[in-house]
Amino acid sequence: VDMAVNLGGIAMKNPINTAAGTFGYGWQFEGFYDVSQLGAITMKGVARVPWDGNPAPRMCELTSGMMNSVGLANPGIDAFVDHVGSYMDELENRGTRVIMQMAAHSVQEMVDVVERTEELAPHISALELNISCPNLARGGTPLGATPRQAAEVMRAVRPLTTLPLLVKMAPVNVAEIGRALEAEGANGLTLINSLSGMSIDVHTRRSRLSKPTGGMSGPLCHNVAVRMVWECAQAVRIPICGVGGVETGEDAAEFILAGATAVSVGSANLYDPMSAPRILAELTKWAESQGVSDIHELIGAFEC
Ligand code: RRO
Repeated sequence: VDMAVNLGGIAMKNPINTAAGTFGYGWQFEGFYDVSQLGAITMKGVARVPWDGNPAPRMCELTSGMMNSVGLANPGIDAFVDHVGSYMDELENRGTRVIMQMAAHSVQEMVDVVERTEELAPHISALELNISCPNLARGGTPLGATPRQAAEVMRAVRPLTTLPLLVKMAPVNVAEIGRALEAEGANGLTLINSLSGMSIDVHTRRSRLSKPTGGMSGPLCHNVAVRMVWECAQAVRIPICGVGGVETGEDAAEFILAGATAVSVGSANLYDPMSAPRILAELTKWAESQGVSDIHELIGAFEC
């Protein structure tokens, strides 16, 4: 089966990507397996300036998943360029596409960080704008919480780069927000970000995280994510990367049948660092079992 796909201008040798924030900057996984097996990697989000993130504890386990309030700890884009630039080149040369996630509290911060990617552009394949972090929310709403806000971010950033722009979306109003982003020139959509939740230790009466709320991920959000991808895929023509609780090749296959062109492995990277290549092998086996010669025959091919 020909597994190659094109995610909005990102030519991937197979549909498997990694979700930002769960895969470091990629090189951390090279000790476990050859990362160039994967179609793409999405690096942990970077902002214009370094952030420490939230105090510990900022991750905890839940039934069927986990919760984080990392608060986008990151070294800032200047340090990032110095330290990760050569690995990006190396991975691109090995045929794996490098997607860099950009994070910000405001439209202006997003503009500032994307402007700094000009010198990185030859070394990477795309940018992913994170407008959906549940933990960076000011006043409780992420940067791209409404179609109008999402469009505003895309309108400001689109003229700044010729790289393909993906947008990481929250599991809210995905049809309308997806259409707004497409209209402003987004090349692809990544969904979903984590689900905002909270968890209280009733014995100590304390939040399990240093913040009252966090983003829930892992198997508990898989079927929400599949449904959101399906809904969004009906509404837009640009390709979608499905993310949410993928632990097996069959979980990835569900996203493809619901209309995703690519699939990211997220929390599973934290449970077992070998997850992504195993999921790729299982997905390939499933595609072979379907009697098709090209994975495109399976994208959106579910029936009611
Ligand atoms: O760093 C985080 O707290 C974080 C981010 Br930016 C995000 O987009 N999603 C998430 O679950 N955590």
